[in-house]
Amino acid sequence: MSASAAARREIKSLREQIRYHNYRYHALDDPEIPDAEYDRMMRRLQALEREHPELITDDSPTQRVGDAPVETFGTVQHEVPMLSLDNAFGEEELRDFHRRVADRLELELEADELSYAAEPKLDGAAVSLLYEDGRLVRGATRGDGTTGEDITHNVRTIEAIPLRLIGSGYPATLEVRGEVFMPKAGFEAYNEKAAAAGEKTFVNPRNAAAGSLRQLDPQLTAARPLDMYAYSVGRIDGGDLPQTHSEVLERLQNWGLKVCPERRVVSGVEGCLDFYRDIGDKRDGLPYEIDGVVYKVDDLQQQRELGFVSRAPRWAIAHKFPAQEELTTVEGVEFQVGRTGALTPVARLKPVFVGGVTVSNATLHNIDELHRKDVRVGDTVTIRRAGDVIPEVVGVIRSRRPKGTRKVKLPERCPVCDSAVAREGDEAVARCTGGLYCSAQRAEALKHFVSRRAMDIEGLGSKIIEQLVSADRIHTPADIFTLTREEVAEMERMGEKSADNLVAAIEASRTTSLERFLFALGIREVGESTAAALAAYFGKLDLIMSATENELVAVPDVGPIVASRIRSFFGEKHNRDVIQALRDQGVSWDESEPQRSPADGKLSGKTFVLTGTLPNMTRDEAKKKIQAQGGKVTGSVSSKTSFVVYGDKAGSKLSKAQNLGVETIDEAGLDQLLNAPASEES
Ligand code: 9MJ
Repeated sequence: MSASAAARREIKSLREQIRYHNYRYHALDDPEIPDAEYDRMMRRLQALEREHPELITDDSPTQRVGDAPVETFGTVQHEVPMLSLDNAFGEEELRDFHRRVADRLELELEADELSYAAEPKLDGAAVSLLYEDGRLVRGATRGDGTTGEDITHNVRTIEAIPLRLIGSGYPATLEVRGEVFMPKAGFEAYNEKAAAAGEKTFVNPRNAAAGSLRQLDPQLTAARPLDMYAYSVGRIDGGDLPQTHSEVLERLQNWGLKVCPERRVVSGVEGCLDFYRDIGDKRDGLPYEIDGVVYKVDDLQQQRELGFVSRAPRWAIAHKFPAQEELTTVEGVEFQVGRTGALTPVARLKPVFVGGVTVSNATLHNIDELHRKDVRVGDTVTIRRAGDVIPEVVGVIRSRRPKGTRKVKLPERCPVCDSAVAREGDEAVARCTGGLYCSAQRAEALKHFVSRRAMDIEGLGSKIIEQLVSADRIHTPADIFTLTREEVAEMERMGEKSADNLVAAIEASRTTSLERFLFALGIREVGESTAAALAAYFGKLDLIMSATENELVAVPDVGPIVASRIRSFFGEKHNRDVIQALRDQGVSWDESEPQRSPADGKLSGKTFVLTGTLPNMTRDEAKKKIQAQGGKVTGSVSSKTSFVVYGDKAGSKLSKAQNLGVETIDEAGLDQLLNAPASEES
């Protein structure tokens, strides 16, 4: 056998195997081999085709994105018109449809044995795929039903669409019709990426599918996560198909096309309604967007008897779910303060019925979203409410924007408590800095205050705190210490014994430690270990309250951001008032002389810079070890640096140290410093 005959045989075998595994993966959703094995076969085929370009055929699985961009879309005449569907909004309209069908077919309604093929109604773009002798030769949009656009170059890029049918028995000419759609996950991922890159996002998966198919360059379509389900046939020549719609779909699946797994044959209106309810319940969990279900008379002979009127068949109807998107106008944009202080912009809307309920508020998620969508008071917007999800503003209809609108700005002060609003760097979330003082955050802050690792008041659970806050009995943590036994005993779900226990727990918590107290205050970025470091370093609360940011960053574990958080917390008068009130209530702890450095300060006064990868510890671990012995770790080398600790791939910091004459050590050198007896330290 010549080399090229061997290649020919291997290519043929690889193509057949790849087609079979495409069928297993896409049509059956039941892959047989791991992705890596599939990729290996694909790469082998590509390599062989590179060596033997004369053996490349149009229907080779490697040839999906082979086409060059087109200049314009050609037109395609649909010999069998591509029909659209009539809609039924509600049960009555469905019953009317069924009655019309039964009358025309002169069926006994009571018998009610009419079989319908029921399937979800996908929200994508309808396409026609023409197969000649099993080869995909043309893809087209529906267009007006008679004339569509030639999108062959784009449908070829969709992996769920076989370039060549598998198996046997398909008609010589077979036109398959179906819906191309973008699954929800792909849609969200695509939009997230597009938004991050500052590119245009799609408003919904339907537009995403339709827009992706109308690209001149197939490379662009190939990059979109598209999928497709076949749901009917058009022209057929040179072969026969079974006599029911459901069997036809079965056949299409055997030939490698993908059909919706949720389809079912049902009996009469009641069967249709059962299906509608089942799919409705499943809707949010389905991986693709649907806007209703479709019922088709299953018997194709009956379909032919029924025929069609204008553009819609008499034998099918779409039973729609309530619309999930509607238009309305924005009457205001307000900022809600969440329990953690996050500010969420909310659009106040002219009430609109959408997704089965009346909606008058919709979230804008965060300030970045608000600015990206540029929602203004007076705008007409698309509102979406899907399932149990919070209604959201999808986008603005810019052409309907009235004159004189203004961009909405992030408020500088909290709309609830008037504390400053802070936003970290380019973080999307802006927060109220009011903490305990802000009534929106009060319950959450109090739960933290009493928690086990903070003030440890056992028995003061979430439910009780919620009760006390909503009854306006507790405003600040100091109010906890004014609760009387009688009050406590009268609360919901509070027995005599638990009341006694709670009062005792409150009493006991009055005596605490400085680190617990600091942690309990709920200063952002001050967790348990930072609180402990502050307490150890300063010894006294007043010193911490009056420390400058420069003094604060000298504390191990405290960087500039944490220091500024601490500063702004104690800078707010209402926070100092809360602390005073707590002290007035007898909350106390032992204070000590400031150490200004940890107890075992062997490395105190020494500054370290870490660079490169250390063999046995991360830089973070090294930093902690140095700090634990009183040393400081900074980011840049200067003549004041005591040691530069270098690891593998050390950068410019090492050469800078050498230039400045700063001592350089490796991990072993650092270990020696860390483990040396204190007396040896000079
Ligand atoms: C969709 N969109 O899912 C049809 N469709 O049948 C289904 N559309 C249809 N069938 C005939 N499942 C015309 C349109």
